[in-house]
Amino acid sequence: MSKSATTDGQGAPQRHGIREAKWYHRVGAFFGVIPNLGRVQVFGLAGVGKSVLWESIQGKPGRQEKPYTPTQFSIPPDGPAVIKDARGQYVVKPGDDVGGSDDAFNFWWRALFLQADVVIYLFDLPVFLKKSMSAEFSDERATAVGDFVRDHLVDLANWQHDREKPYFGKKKVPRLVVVGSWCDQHPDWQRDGGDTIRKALELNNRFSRPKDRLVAQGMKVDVLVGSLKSKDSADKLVNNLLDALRARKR
Ligand SMILES: Nc1nc2c(ncn2[C@@H]2O[C@H](COP(=O)(O)OP(=O)(O)OP(=O)(O)O)[C@@H](O)[C@H]2O)c(=O)[nH]1
Ligand SMILES: [Mg+2]
Repeated sequence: MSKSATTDGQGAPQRHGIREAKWYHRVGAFFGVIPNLGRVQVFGLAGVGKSVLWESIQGKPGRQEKPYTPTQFSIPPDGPAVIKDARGQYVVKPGDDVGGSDDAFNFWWRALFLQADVVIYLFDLPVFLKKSMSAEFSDERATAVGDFVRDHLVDLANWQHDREKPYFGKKKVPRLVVVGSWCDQHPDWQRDGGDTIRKALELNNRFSRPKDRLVAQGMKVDVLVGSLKSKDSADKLVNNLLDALRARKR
């Protein structure tokens, strides 16, 4: 297999194509002919990569090469995307692309949470683990980011818990997927493409003090690790996300 057919030269081969949904995909999803993975909402601190992840989910090429432009408030998405792979095609409906803030959760995020089927929380994993090679990395920044991330996850878990109550007779609880991104800034990423980082995260969750853990006990979340630095690594991360979303459908 040529290198271009793989993800970032170290991951599984790319298995799907993503494109914007045409009218017949929407009709197919409406009548249940095409499986609908639901509305996906992404949250995270400012500059963590929410907009880049959106564009990757919608199959748009290489925004990561453009300079960082903060998202103001909330941008409705262009429309659903269709993801096609060996197992068939699926419709994914992106939620709003929200701007992050460097403090508490934005007040309107809860409203978007309530409309979502899947909620992705994105965070800078090397900074969280205090092992980042980024120029902006400092111990104080890492401590602040760690506190924000844990607080946000507790908020999300509480909102998820609230939603467990029946909603117009229907129980609709969004699935929570936590994505530790920016792994390209971790010194071990090139070596094994995430295995060491995944283990470090597992150790954090098992052995650090409860208040320092990423995922508090009893929280129902999937945790993925990856990088959005290149189109290839972003495609790989979207692939892993889809596997997690498909698992929800089963
Ligand atoms: N090295 C590296 N850069 C990344 C990664 N993810 C995002 N970036 C860069 O980080 C910058 C911010 O990305 P955005 O997607 O605009 O961040 P955002 O979360 O939408 O930011 P706000 O809209 O301000 O909340 C961009 O320049 C991206 O190229 C990553 O995994 N690794
Ligand atoms: Mg943005």
